Amino acid sequence: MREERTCAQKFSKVILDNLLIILMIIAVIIGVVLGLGLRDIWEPYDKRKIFFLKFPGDLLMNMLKMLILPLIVSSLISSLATLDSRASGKMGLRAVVYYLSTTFAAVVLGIILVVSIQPGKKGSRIDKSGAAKKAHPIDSLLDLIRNCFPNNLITACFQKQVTEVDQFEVKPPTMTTPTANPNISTTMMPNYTQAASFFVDAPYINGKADGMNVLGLVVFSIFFGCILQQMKDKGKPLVDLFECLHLASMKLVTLVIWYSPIGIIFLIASKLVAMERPEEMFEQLAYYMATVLSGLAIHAFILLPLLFLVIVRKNPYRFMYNMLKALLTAWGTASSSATLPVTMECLEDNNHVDIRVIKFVTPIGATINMDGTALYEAVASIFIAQNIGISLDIGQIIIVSLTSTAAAIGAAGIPQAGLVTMTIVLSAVGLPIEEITLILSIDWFLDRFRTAVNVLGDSYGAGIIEHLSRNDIGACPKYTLDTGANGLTMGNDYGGTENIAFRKDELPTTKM
Ligand code: 7O9
Repeated sequence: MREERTCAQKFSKVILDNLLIILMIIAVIIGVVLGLGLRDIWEPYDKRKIFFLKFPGDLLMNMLKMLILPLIVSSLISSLATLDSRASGKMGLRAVVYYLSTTFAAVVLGIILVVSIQPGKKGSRIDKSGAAKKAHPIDSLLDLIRNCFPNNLITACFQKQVTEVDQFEVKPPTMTTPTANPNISTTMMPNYTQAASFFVDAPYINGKADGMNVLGLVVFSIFFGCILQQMKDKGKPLVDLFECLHLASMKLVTLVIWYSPIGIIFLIASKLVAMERPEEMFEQLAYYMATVLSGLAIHAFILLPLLFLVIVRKNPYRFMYNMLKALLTAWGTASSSATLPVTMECLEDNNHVDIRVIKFVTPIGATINMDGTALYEAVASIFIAQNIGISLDIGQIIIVSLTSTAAAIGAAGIPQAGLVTMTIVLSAVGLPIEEITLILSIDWFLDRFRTAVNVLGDSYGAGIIEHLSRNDIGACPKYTLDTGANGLTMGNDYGGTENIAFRKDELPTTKM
Protein backbone atom coordinates (compact mmCIF):
# COMPACT_ATOMS: atom_id res chain seq x y z
CA MET A 1 0.00 0.00 0.00
CA ARG A 2 2.71 2.39 1.09
CA GLU A 3 4.86 1.48 -1.90
CA GLU A 4 1.96 1.96 -4.27
CA ARG A 5 1.37 5.41 -2.95
CA THR A 6 5.04 6.33 -3.38
CA CYS A 7 4.96 5.12 -6.95
CA ALA A 8 1.79 7.04 -7.70
CA GLN A 9 3.23 10.15 -6.12
CA LYS A 10 6.45 9.81 -8.02
CA PHE A 11 4.56 9.28 -11.24
CA SER A 12 2.36 12.32 -10.76
CA LYS A 13 5.45 14.39 -9.90
CA VAL A 14 7.14 13.34 -13.12
CA ILE A 15 4.02 14.25 -15.09
CA LEU A 16 3.68 17.62 -13.34
CA ASP A 17 7.34 18.45 -13.83
CA ASN A 18 7.27 17.60 -17.50
CA LEU A 19 3.98 19.42 -17.92
CA LEU A 20 5.61 22.55 -16.57
CA ILE A 21 8.59 22.17 -18.89
CA ILE A 22 6.27 21.64 -21.86
CA LEU A 23 4.25 24.69 -20.82
CA MET A 24 7.42 26.76 -20.56
CA ILE A 25 8.66 25.68 -23.99
CA ILE A 26 5.24 26.46 -25.45
CA ALA A 27 5.42 29.83 -23.67
CA VAL A 28 8.73 30.65 -25.34
CA ILE A 29 7.30 29.73 -28.75
CA ILE A 30 4.07 31.69 -28.19
CA GLY A 31 6.11 34.65 -26.94
CA VAL A 32 8.25 34.70 -30.08
CA VAL A 33 5.27 34.26 -32.43
CA LEU A 34 3.18 36.85 -30.57
CA GLY A 35 6.06 39.32 -30.49
CA LEU A 36 6.87 38.95 -34.18
CA GLY A 37 3.17 39.06 -35.09
CA LEU A 38 2.49 42.19 -33.09
CA ARG A 39 5.53 43.89 -34.64
CA ASP A 40 3.71 43.91 -37.95
CA ILE A 41 0.66 45.53 -36.41
CA TRP A 42 2.22 47.81 -33.81
CA GLU A 43 5.10 50.20 -34.24
CA PRO A 44 8.13 49.84 -31.95
CA TYR A 45 7.69 53.43 -30.78
CA ASP A 46 4.20 52.67 -29.52
CA LYS A 47 5.64 52.50 -26.04
CA ARG A 48 2.34 52.47 -24.19
CA LYS A 49 1.08 49.33 -25.90
CA ILE A 50 4.41 47.62 -25.29
CA PHE A 51 4.23 48.71 -21.68
CA PHE A 52 0.82 47.06 -21.28
CA LEU A 53 2.02 43.95 -23.10
CA LYS A 54 4.86 43.55 -20.66
CA PHE A 55 2.61 43.79 -17.59
CA PRO A 56 2.18 40.03 -16.93
CA GLY A 57 5.94 39.68 -17.40
CA ASP A 58 6.61 42.42 -14.87
CA LEU A 59 4.52 40.46 -12.40
CA LEU A 60 6.72 37.38 -12.91
CA MET A 61 9.92 39.39 -12.49
CA ASN A 62 8.55 40.97 -9.33
CA MET A 63 7.47 37.67 -7.84
CA LEU A 64 10.82 36.03 -8.51
CA LYS A 65 12.84 38.98 -7.30
CA MET A 66 10.68 39.27 -4.19
CA LEU A 67 11.86 35.81 -3.18
CA ILE A 68 15.58 36.51 -3.58
CA LEU A 69 16.08 38.35 -0.32
CA PRO A 70 14.48 35.78 2.02
CA LEU A 71 16.10 32.98 0.05
CA ILE A 72 19.71 34.12 0.02
CA VAL A 73 19.75 35.23 3.65
CA SER A 74 17.96 32.14 4.98
CA SER A 75 19.94 29.76 2.77
CA LEU A 76 23.38 31.01 3.65
CA ILE A 77 22.71 31.44 7.35
CA SER A 78 21.00 28.09 7.85
CA SER A 79 23.49 26.10 5.78
CA LEU A 80 26.57 27.58 7.45
CA ALA A 81 25.00 27.22 10.87
CA THR A 82 24.32 23.51 10.32
CA LEU A 83 27.64 22.58 8.68
CA ASP A 84 30.73 22.25 10.75
CA SER A 85 33.22 24.97 10.01
CA ARG A 86 35.86 22.69 8.49
CA ALA A 87 33.37 21.22 6.05
CA SER A 88 32.02 24.61 5.03
CA GLY A 89 35.54 25.99 4.68
CA LYS A 90 36.50 23.17 2.34
CA MET A 91 33.27 23.51 0.43
CA GLY A 92 33.77 27.26 0.07
CA LEU A 93 37.28 26.73 -1.22
CA ARG A 94 36.08 24.18 -3.76
CA ALA A 95 33.32 26.53 -4.87
CA VAL A 96 35.76 29.39 -5.40
CA VAL A 97 38.19 27.16 -7.32
CA TYR A 98 35.34 25.88 -9.50
CA TYR A 99 33.97 29.38 -10.15
CA LEU A 100 37.37 30.85 -10.99
CA SER A 101 38.50 28.02 -13.23
CA THR A 102 35.25 27.65 -15.20
CA THR A 103 34.95 31.41 -15.64
CA PHE A 104 38.53 31.62 -16.88
CA ALA A 105 37.99 28.63 -19.18
CA ALA A 106 34.96 30.39 -20.66
CA VAL A 107 37.04 33.51 -21.27
CA VAL A 108 39.85 31.57 -22.95
CA LEU A 109 37.31 29.75 -25.12
CA GLY A 110 35.75 33.07 -26.13
CA ILE A 111 39.13 34.57 -26.99
CA ILE A 112 40.16 31.57 -29.08
CA LEU A 113 36.90 31.82 -31.04
CA VAL A 114 36.96 35.57 -31.55
CA VAL A 115 40.59 35.56 -32.63
CA SER A 116 40.07 32.73 -35.10
CA ILE A 117 36.67 33.78 -36.50
CA GLN A 118 37.56 37.50 -36.58
CA PRO A 119 33.94 38.70 -36.61
CA GLY A 120 35.00 42.35 -36.31
CA LYS A 121 36.74 42.28 -39.67
CA LYS A 122 33.71 40.85 -41.47
CA GLY A 123 31.24 43.21 -43.12
CA SER A 124 31.36 46.94 -43.00
CA ARG A 125 32.61 49.07 -40.17
CA ILE A 126 29.64 49.59 -37.92
CA ASP A 127 28.84 53.19 -37.28
CA LYS A 128 26.96 53.99 -34.17
CA SER A 129 27.17 56.96 -31.98
CA GLY A 130 26.11 57.57 -28.46
CA ALA A 131 27.50 58.09 -25.03
CA ALA A 132 28.55 55.39 -22.63
CA LYS A 133 28.92 56.10 -18.96
CA LYS A 134 32.52 56.45 -17.92
CA ALA A 135 33.65 54.39 -14.99
CA HIS A 136 36.92 54.72 -13.20
CA PRO A 137 38.17 51.15 -12.65
CA ILE A 138 39.68 52.00 -9.27
CA ASP A 139 36.41 53.55 -8.08
CA SER A 140 34.52 50.45 -9.19
CA LEU A 141 36.96 48.19 -7.38
CA LEU A 142 36.70 50.24 -4.18
CA ASP A 143 32.90 50.27 -4.48
CA LEU A 144 32.98 46.51 -4.79
CA ILE A 145 34.98 46.13 -1.58
CA ARG A 146 33.03 48.86 0.20
CA ASN A 147 29.76 47.15 -0.66
CA CYS A 148 30.93 43.96 1.04
CA PHE A 149 30.52 45.82 4.33
CA PRO A 150 27.22 47.69 4.20
CA ASN A 151 26.76 50.42 6.78
CA ASN A 152 23.10 49.56 7.19
CA LEU A 153 21.52 46.16 6.67
CA ILE A 154 18.09 47.55 5.85
CA THR A 155 19.30 49.92 3.16
CA ALA A 156 21.55 47.14 1.82
CA CYS A 157 18.34 45.35 0.81
CA PHE A 158 17.65 47.98 -1.83
CA GLN A 159 20.65 50.28 -2.23
CA LYS A 160 24.32 50.09 -3.01
CA GLN A 161 26.99 52.62 -2.26
CA VAL A 162 28.39 54.12 -5.39
CA THR A 163 31.23 56.52 -5.99
CA GLU A 164 30.41 59.44 -8.20
CA VAL A 165 32.94 61.84 -9.54
CA ASP A 166 32.41 65.56 -9.78
CA GLN A 167 34.93 67.71 -11.53
CA PHE A 168 35.90 71.05 -10.20
CA GLU A 169 37.95 73.71 -11.75
CA VAL A 170 41.29 74.72 -10.27
CA LYS A 171 42.61 78.12 -11.16
CA PRO A 172 46.34 78.43 -10.54
CA PRO A 173 47.28 81.53 -8.58
CA THR A 174 48.50 84.28 -10.84
CA MET A 175 51.71 86.08 -10.22
CA THR A 176 52.66 89.39 -11.65
CA THR A 177 56.22 88.32 -12.43
CA PRO A 178 57.11 84.63 -12.38
CA THR A 179 60.65 85.42 -11.36
CA ALA A 180 59.68 87.63 -8.41
CA ASN A 181 61.38 85.21 -6.08
CA PRO A 182 65.04 85.17 -6.97
CA ASN A 183 65.55 81.77 -5.29
CA ILE A 184 63.32 80.00 -7.78
CA SER A 185 64.66 79.72 -11.25
CA THR A 186 62.21 80.02 -14.11
CA THR A 187 63.27 76.65 -15.48
CA MET A 188 61.73 75.01 -12.40
CA MET A 189 58.37 76.46 -13.31
CA PRO A 190 57.83 75.53 -16.92
CA ASN A 191 54.85 77.17 -18.55
CA TYR A 192 53.82 78.63 -15.24
CA THR A 193 52.83 81.90 -16.67
CA GLN A 194 50.68 80.24 -19.34
CA ALA A 195 49.01 77.80 -16.92
CA ALA A 196 45.32 77.75 -17.67
CA SER A 197 42.73 76.53 -15.23
CA PHE A 198 42.32 72.76 -15.13
CA PHE A 199 39.83 70.25 -13.80
CA VAL A 200 40.39 67.73 -11.05
CA ASP A 201 38.28 64.82 -9.87
CA ALA A 202 36.34 65.13 -6.67
CA PRO A 203 35.03 61.65 -5.88
CA TYR A 204 32.36 61.20 -3.24
CA ILE A 205 30.24 58.32 -2.01
CA ASN A 206 26.65 58.53 -3.03
CA GLY A 207 24.56 55.90 -1.29
CA LYS A 208 21.81 56.09 -3.83
CA ALA A 209 22.40 53.46 -6.50
CA ASP A 210 19.22 51.44 -6.76
CA GLY A 211 19.39 47.67 -6.46
CA MET A 212 20.08 45.17 -3.73
CA ASN A 213 23.57 45.20 -2.28
CA VAL A 214 23.72 41.45 -2.68
CA LEU A 215 27.42 41.21 -1.91
CA GLY A 216 26.93 42.96 1.45
CA LEU A 217 24.06 40.66 2.37
CA VAL A 218 26.01 37.57 1.30
CA VAL A 219 29.06 38.56 3.35
CA PHE A 220 26.89 39.37 6.37
CA SER A 221 24.94 36.10 6.10
CA ILE A 222 28.12 34.04 5.80
CA PHE A 223 29.58 35.53 8.96
CA PHE A 224 26.27 35.41 10.80
CA GLY A 225 25.81 31.74 9.89
CA CYS A 226 29.34 30.86 11.06
CA ILE A 227 28.75 32.61 14.37
CA LEU A 228 25.47 30.77 14.90
CA GLN A 229 27.27 27.51 14.20
CA GLN A 230 29.80 28.29 16.91
CA MET A 231 27.06 29.18 19.37
CA LYS A 232 25.81 25.56 19.24
CA ASP A 233 22.60 25.18 21.27
CA LYS A 234 22.30 28.84 22.11
CA GLY A 235 22.05 29.67 18.43
CA LYS A 236 19.46 27.00 17.71
CA PRO A 237 16.32 29.20 17.84
CA LEU A 238 17.68 31.47 15.14
CA VAL A 239 18.94 28.55 13.05
CA ASP A 240 15.47 27.03 13.21
CA LEU A 241 13.98 30.38 12.26
CA PHE A 242 16.14 30.68 9.14
CA GLU A 243 15.57 27.05 8.18
CA CYS A 244 11.87 27.60 8.45
CA LEU A 245 12.12 30.82 6.44
CA HIS A 246 13.95 28.92 3.73
CA LEU A 247 11.40 26.11 3.62
CA ALA A 248 8.48 28.52 3.46
CA SER A 249 10.14 30.60 0.74
CA MET A 250 10.78 27.49 -1.33
CA LYS A 251 7.09 26.60 -1.11
CA LEU A 252 6.31 30.04 -2.50
CA VAL A 253 8.81 29.39 -5.30
CA THR A 254 6.79 26.35 -6.33
CA LEU A 255 3.71 28.53 -6.63
CA VAL A 256 5.48 31.22 -8.62
CA ILE A 257 6.89 28.68 -11.04
CA TRP A 258 3.38 27.74 -12.10
CA TYR A 259 2.83 31.33 -13.15
CA SER A 260 6.14 31.56 -15.01
CA PRO A 261 4.93 30.32 -18.45
CA ILE A 262 2.46 33.21 -18.64
CA GLY A 263 5.07 35.72 -17.53
CA ILE A 264 7.62 34.36 -20.00
CA ILE A 265 5.20 34.76 -22.96
CA PHE A 266 4.80 38.46 -22.28
CA LEU A 267 8.41 39.17 -21.37
CA ILE A 268 9.57 37.76 -24.69
CA ALA A 269 6.74 39.21 -26.79
CA SER A 270 7.21 42.73 -25.43
CA LYS A 271 10.95 42.56 -26.01
CA LEU A 272 10.49 41.48 -29.61
CA VAL A 273 7.95 44.22 -30.34
CA ALA A 274 10.22 46.88 -28.84
CA MET A 275 13.24 45.67 -30.83
CA GLU A 276 14.62 48.01 -33.50
CA ARG A 277 14.74 46.92 -37.15
CA PRO A 278 16.09 43.40 -36.69
CA GLU A 279 17.01 42.63 -40.31
CA GLU A 280 19.59 45.37 -40.53
CA MET A 281 21.34 44.88 -37.23
CA PHE A 282 21.32 41.10 -37.37
CA GLU A 283 23.07 41.27 -40.70
CA GLN A 284 25.80 43.60 -39.51
CA LEU A 285 26.41 41.76 -36.32
CA ALA A 286 25.75 38.24 -37.58
CA TYR A 287 29.33 37.00 -37.24
CA TYR A 288 29.62 38.56 -33.82
CA MET A 289 26.43 36.83 -32.68
CA ALA A 290 27.62 33.57 -34.18
CA THR A 291 30.92 33.84 -32.28
CA VAL A 292 29.27 34.56 -28.94
CA LEU A 293 26.58 31.92 -29.37
CA SER A 294 28.99 29.21 -30.49
CA GLY A 295 31.27 30.01 -27.54
CA LEU A 296 28.34 29.79 -25.14
CA ALA A 297 27.20 26.55 -26.77
CA ILE A 298 30.63 24.92 -26.54
CA HIS A 299 30.91 25.96 -22.90
CA ALA A 300 27.41 24.76 -22.03
CA PHE A 301 27.23 21.56 -24.05
CA ILE A 302 30.84 20.36 -24.05
CA LEU A 303 33.14 21.91 -21.44
CA LEU A 304 30.85 22.02 -18.42
CA PRO A 305 29.23 18.60 -19.04
CA LEU A 306 32.69 17.10 -19.58
CA LEU A 307 33.90 18.50 -16.27
CA PHE A 308 30.79 17.15 -14.56
CA LEU A 309 31.22 13.75 -16.17
CA VAL A 310 34.90 13.51 -15.22
CA ILE A 311 34.34 14.53 -11.60
CA VAL A 312 30.90 13.20 -10.73
CA ARG A 313 30.75 10.31 -13.23
CA LYS A 314 27.05 10.73 -13.83
CA ASN A 315 25.12 11.65 -16.93
CA PRO A 316 25.62 15.42 -17.35
CA TYR A 317 22.85 15.78 -19.91
CA ARG A 318 20.34 14.19 -17.59
CA PHE A 319 21.42 16.71 -14.98
CA MET A 320 21.02 19.49 -17.56
CA TYR A 321 17.57 18.24 -18.57
CA ASN A 322 16.55 18.31 -14.92
CA MET A 323 17.55 21.97 -14.81
CA LEU A 324 15.48 22.86 -17.88
CA LYS A 325 12.90 24.85 -15.92
CA ALA A 326 15.63 27.07 -14.52
CA LEU A 327 17.35 27.39 -17.90
CA LEU A 328 14.11 28.42 -19.61
CA THR A 329 13.38 30.90 -16.83
CA ALA A 330 16.88 32.31 -17.24
CA TRP A 331 16.30 32.64 -20.96
CA GLY A 332 12.92 34.27 -20.46
CA THR A 333 13.95 36.71 -17.74
CA ALA A 334 17.59 37.35 -18.74
CA SER A 335 18.43 37.55 -15.05
CA SER A 336 20.25 34.87 -13.12
CA SER A 337 19.33 36.50 -9.81
CA ALA A 338 15.62 36.34 -10.65
CA THR A 339 16.17 32.72 -11.68
CA LEU A 340 17.88 31.81 -8.40
CA PRO A 341 14.66 30.58 -6.74
CA VAL A 342 13.93 28.28 -9.69
CA THR A 343 17.55 27.08 -9.81
CA MET A 344 17.32 26.07 -6.16
CA GLU A 345 14.06 24.29 -6.74
CA CYS A 346 15.33 22.28 -9.71
CA LEU A 347 18.54 21.31 -7.92
CA GLU A 348 16.60 20.13 -4.91
CA ASP A 349 13.55 18.51 -6.44
CA ASN A 350 14.87 17.17 -9.74
CA ASN A 351 18.57 16.59 -9.20
CA HIS A 352 18.31 15.82 -5.48
CA VAL A 353 21.48 17.68 -4.63
CA ASP A 354 22.07 17.86 -0.88
CA ILE A 355 20.02 20.78 0.39
CA ARG A 356 22.89 22.09 2.54
CA VAL A 357 25.12 22.31 -0.52
CA ILE A 358 22.40 24.06 -2.54
CA LYS A 359 21.80 26.56 0.25
CA PHE A 360 25.48 27.32 0.52
CA VAL A 361 26.70 27.41 -3.05
CA THR A 362 23.83 28.68 -5.21
CA PRO A 363 23.48 32.17 -3.67
CA ILE A 364 27.25 32.62 -3.93
CA GLY A 365 27.27 31.17 -7.45
CA ALA A 366 24.46 33.49 -8.57
CA THR A 367 26.47 36.42 -7.25
CA ILE A 368 29.98 35.71 -8.48
CA ASN A 369 29.86 32.89 -11.02
CA MET A 370 29.02 34.21 -14.47
CA ASP A 371 30.71 32.11 -17.13
CA GLY A 372 28.50 33.39 -19.93
CA THR A 373 29.05 37.03 -19.00
CA ALA A 374 32.83 36.56 -18.82
CA LEU A 375 32.94 34.87 -22.22
CA TYR A 376 30.76 37.60 -23.66
CA GLU A 377 32.88 40.44 -22.32
CA ALA A 378 36.08 38.97 -23.69
CA VAL A 379 34.54 38.36 -27.12
CA ALA A 380 32.89 41.79 -27.18
CA SER A 381 36.03 43.75 -26.37
CA ILE A 382 38.18 41.95 -28.94
CA PHE A 383 35.36 42.29 -31.47
CA ILE A 384 35.32 46.04 -30.86
CA ALA A 385 39.09 46.23 -31.32
CA GLN A 386 38.83 44.33 -34.60
CA ASN A 387 35.96 46.47 -35.81
CA ILE A 388 37.75 49.76 -35.28
CA GLY A 389 40.93 48.35 -36.77
CA ILE A 390 43.12 48.09 -33.68
CA SER A 391 45.11 44.89 -33.32
CA LEU A 392 45.77 43.70 -29.81
CA ASP A 393 49.07 42.08 -28.92
CA ILE A 394 49.34 38.99 -26.77
CA GLY A 395 49.91 41.06 -23.62
CA GLN A 396 46.71 42.98 -24.22
CA ILE A 397 44.82 39.76 -24.88
CA ILE A 398 46.03 38.43 -21.54
CA ILE A 399 44.82 41.64 -19.91
CA VAL A 400 41.42 41.18 -21.60
CA SER A 401 41.20 37.64 -20.26
CA LEU A 402 42.07 38.65 -16.70
CA THR A 403 39.84 41.71 -16.58
CA SER A 404 36.89 39.86 -18.14
CA THR A 405 37.18 37.16 -15.49
CA ALA A 406 37.45 39.74 -12.72
CA ALA A 407 34.64 41.89 -14.13
CA ALA A 408 32.26 38.95 -14.33
CA ILE A 409 33.07 37.92 -10.76
CA GLY A 410 32.59 41.43 -9.45
CA ALA A 411 29.59 42.39 -11.63
CA ALA A 412 26.98 41.96 -8.92
CA GLY A 413 29.01 44.07 -6.50
CA ILE A 414 29.58 46.95 -8.86
CA PRO A 415 26.82 49.52 -8.77
CA GLN A 416 25.07 50.02 -12.11
CA ALA A 417 27.04 47.06 -13.43
CA GLY A 418 25.94 45.67 -16.76
CA LEU A 419 27.83 47.84 -19.16
CA VAL A 420 30.12 49.31 -16.53
CA THR A 421 32.00 46.04 -16.32
CA MET A 422 32.37 46.14 -20.09
CA THR A 423 33.88 49.62 -19.90
CA ILE A 424 36.40 48.34 -17.37
CA VAL A 425 37.60 45.65 -19.76
CA LEU A 426 37.80 48.12 -22.64
CA SER A 427 39.64 50.81 -20.72
CA ALA A 428 42.10 48.24 -19.34
CA VAL A 429 43.44 47.73 -22.87
CA GLY A 430 42.97 51.33 -23.92
CA LEU A 431 40.04 50.82 -26.28
CA PRO A 432 37.56 53.68 -26.64
CA ILE A 433 34.58 52.95 -24.46
CA GLU A 434 32.14 54.81 -26.73
CA GLU A 435 32.43 51.86 -29.10
CA ILE A 436 30.24 49.82 -26.74
CA THR A 437 27.31 51.26 -28.64
CA LEU A 438 28.31 48.97 -31.54
CA ILE A 439 27.03 45.95 -29.72
CA LEU A 440 24.34 47.56 -27.60
CA SER A 441 21.55 46.88 -30.06
CA ILE A 442 21.72 43.12 -29.68
CA ASP A 443 22.86 43.00 -26.07
CA TRP A 444 19.37 42.11 -24.85
CA PHE A 445 19.31 39.09 -27.16
CA LEU A 446 22.71 37.67 -26.23
CA ASP A 447 21.96 38.43 -22.57
CA ARG A 448 19.35 35.66 -22.56
CA PHE A 449 21.83 33.05 -23.70
CA ARG A 450 24.63 34.10 -21.41
CA THR A 451 22.23 34.19 -18.46
CA ALA A 452 21.22 30.60 -19.21
CA VAL A 453 24.92 29.65 -19.30
CA ASN A 454 25.48 31.48 -16.01
CA VAL A 455 22.68 29.49 -14.41
CA LEU A 456 23.94 26.22 -15.90
CA GLY A 457 27.43 26.92 -14.52
CA ASP A 458 25.98 27.51 -11.04
CA SER A 459 23.96 24.31 -11.26
CA TYR A 460 26.80 22.05 -12.38
CA GLY A 461 28.85 23.75 -9.68
CA ALA A 462 26.37 22.65 -7.03
CA GLY A 463 26.44 19.06 -8.36
CA ILE A 464 30.23 18.94 -8.53
CA ILE A 465 30.76 20.52 -5.13
CA GLU A 466 28.23 18.16 -3.56
CA HIS A 467 30.12 15.20 -5.01
CA LEU A 468 33.52 16.45 -3.85
CA SER A 469 32.24 17.31 -0.40
CA ARG A 470 30.23 14.14 0.20
CA ASN A 471 32.72 12.81 2.74
CA ASP A 472 33.04 16.09 4.62
CA ILE A 473 29.40 16.81 5.20
CA GLY A 474 28.08 13.34 5.96
CA ALA A 475 24.49 12.23 5.57
CA CYS A 476 21.82 14.87 5.42
CA PRO A 477 20.67 15.43 9.01
CA LYS A 478 17.60 17.42 8.18
CA TYR A 479 14.97 16.31 5.94
CA THR A 480 13.69 18.97 3.69
CA LEU A 481 12.37 17.34 0.56
CA ASP A 482 8.66 17.11 0.11
CA THR A 483 8.01 13.77 1.70
CA GLY A 484 4.33 13.18 1.45
CA ALA A 485 2.61 11.07 4.03
CA ASN A 486 5.02 8.16 4.27
CA GLY A 487 8.12 9.99 5.41
CA LEU A 488 10.39 8.73 2.68
CA THR A 489 12.81 10.77 0.69
CA MET A 490 14.93 10.05 -2.32
CA GLY A 491 18.68 10.33 -2.49
CA ASN A 492 20.77 11.35 -5.39
CA ASP A 493 19.23 10.02 -8.56
CA TYR A 494 20.23 12.16 -11.50
CA GLY A 495 22.47 9.37 -12.73
CA GLY A 496 19.64 6.97 -12.29
CA THR A 497 21.73 4.51 -10.28
CA GLU A 498 21.84 5.74 -6.74
CA ASN A 499 18.50 5.64 -5.02
CA ILE A 500 18.99 5.92 -1.33
CA ALA A 501 15.84 6.24 0.64
CA PHE A 502 15.84 6.87 4.30
CA ARG A 503 13.05 7.18 6.75
CA LYS A 504 12.47 10.21 8.87
CA ASP A 505 13.05 8.31 12.11
CA GLU A 506 16.24 6.71 10.80
CA LEU A 507 17.96 9.94 9.98
CA PRO A 508 21.09 10.70 11.98
CA THR A 509 20.31 13.02 14.81
CA THR A 510 23.81 14.27 15.47
CA LYS A 511 24.37 17.79 14.39
CA MET A 512 26.86 18.18 11.59
C1 7O9 B 1 22.69 37.48 -15.56
F1 7O9 B 1 22.32 36.16 -5.26
C2 7O9 B 1 21.36 36.93 -5.67
F2 7O9 B 1 20.47 36.18 -6.24
F3 7O9 B 1 20.80 37.48 -4.65
C3 7O9 B 1 21.84 37.96 -6.64
C4 7O9 B 1 21.25 39.21 -6.64
C5 7O9 B 1 21.70 40.19 -7.54
C6 7O9 B 1 22.81 37.66 -7.52
C7 7O9 B 1 23.26 38.63 -8.42
C8 7O9 B 1 22.70 39.88 -8.45
C9 7O9 B 1 23.16 40.91 -9.39
O1 7O9 B 1 23.07 42.07 -9.12
N1 7O9 B 1 23.68 40.48 -10.54
C10 7O9 B 1 24.17 41.24 -11.59
C11 7O9 B 1 24.50 40.56 -12.76
C12 7O9 B 1 24.32 42.60 -11.54
C13 7O9 B 1 24.81 43.30 -12.63
C14 7O9 B 1 25.16 42.63 -13.80
C15 7O9 B 1 24.99 41.27 -13.85
C16 7O9 B 1 25.33 40.54 -15.11
O2 7O9 B 1 24.19 39.92 -15.60
C17 7O9 B 1 24.37 38.97 -16.60
C18 7O9 B 1 24.82 39.62 -17.87
O3 7O9 B 1 24.31 40.70 -18.20
O4 7O9 B 1 25.65 39.02 -18.53
C19 7O9 B 1 23.08 38.23 -16.83
N2 7O9 B 1 22.02 39.08 -17.24
O5 7O9 B 1 23.33 36.47 -15.28
O6 7O9 B 1 21.75 37.90 -14.88
